[in-house]
Amino acid sequence: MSEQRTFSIAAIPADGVGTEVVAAGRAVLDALAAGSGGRFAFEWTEFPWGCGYYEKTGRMMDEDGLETLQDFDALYFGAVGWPSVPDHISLWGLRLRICQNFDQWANVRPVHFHPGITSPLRKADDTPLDWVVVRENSEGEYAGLGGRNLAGRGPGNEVALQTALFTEKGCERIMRFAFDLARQRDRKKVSSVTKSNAQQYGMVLWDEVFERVAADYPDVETESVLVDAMSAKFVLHPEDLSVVVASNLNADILSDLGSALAGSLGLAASANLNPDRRFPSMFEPVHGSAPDIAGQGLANPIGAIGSAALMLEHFGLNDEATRVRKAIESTTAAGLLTPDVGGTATTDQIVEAVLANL
Ligand code: GGG
Repeated sequence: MSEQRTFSIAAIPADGVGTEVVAAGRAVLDALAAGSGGRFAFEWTEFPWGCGYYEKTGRMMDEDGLETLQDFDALYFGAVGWPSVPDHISLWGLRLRICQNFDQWANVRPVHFHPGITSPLRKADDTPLDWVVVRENSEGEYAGLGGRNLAGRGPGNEVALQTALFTEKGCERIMRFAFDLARQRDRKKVSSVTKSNAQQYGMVLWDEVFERVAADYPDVETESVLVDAMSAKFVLHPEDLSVVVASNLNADILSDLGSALAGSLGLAASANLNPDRRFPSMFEPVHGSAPDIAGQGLANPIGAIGSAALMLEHFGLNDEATRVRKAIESTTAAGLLTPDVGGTATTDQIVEAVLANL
């Protein structure tokens, strides 16, 4: 990259530990920019949206918030959720509102095992493990279709419908994304997660599209695995995984399992991508707002810093992304760990170490 570039980033720390980990990631990105000899810079605008904002205004974000965000180069998000606001209000009012309206249809969630962090899997001691969960991020079980009715019939009579939506286009684009990603990896394999034995409409369509797309990638190994069997496989045969493509809900659950197997949810990075680049993409740690440790300086910033590395890659700054990942590895390998992974280090101490290792 020869020309100078200033990336405009909207920071949305939102709730709980989101504030601490977004500050951590910003410090790393700013340090890289400061050392880039003017090649690139980040121009930050921070938004106060989240549950605190909801308590004051009745809204999780400004009414015209999407219009405000759409011209940024990227969004850097913390975590959403706080006990004072129902979870479905906070999630739909902010994170899902952004993901769905900006058509961030690919949610990339690497499951990465770090040196110096003990995995609950004994196999991780002597087997290289590294896979990516590709989450369909725009439809499936999160389509937001359904409703509640019949409460007027009196107590105990209300009904609710929550409808999953599977479109051929939605399935195809996420599967092609997964296959293209697999082609860039050492192990060229895509595992499709299904539940077509029980869900005979949406998931059967999912399977059919997977077979059709797979035919265009004869160089990529494939398998189709029921979600229950896949959860067992994550624990028993994770060495057999490379790219795992799954529907919105299945991938959400499996990626949390993956990060727990790597040692902690605090380690997991993610990118909500609009691969067509019609809208800004959003980078955020997989973890939530962790009210139990919020404000104590104990949050693990590695998921957020890893998400910053994914943002750098999105901007084509691949060497810088690699530097960030290596700095994280040197930090964990030296035994500097937050309490969620068995250490006593604070968020700030991890950030200082990552900066020193850059
Ligand atoms: N940083 C991710 C985050 O805030 N997650 C909150 C949450 O509850 N997410 C559920 C989901 O997106 O499925």
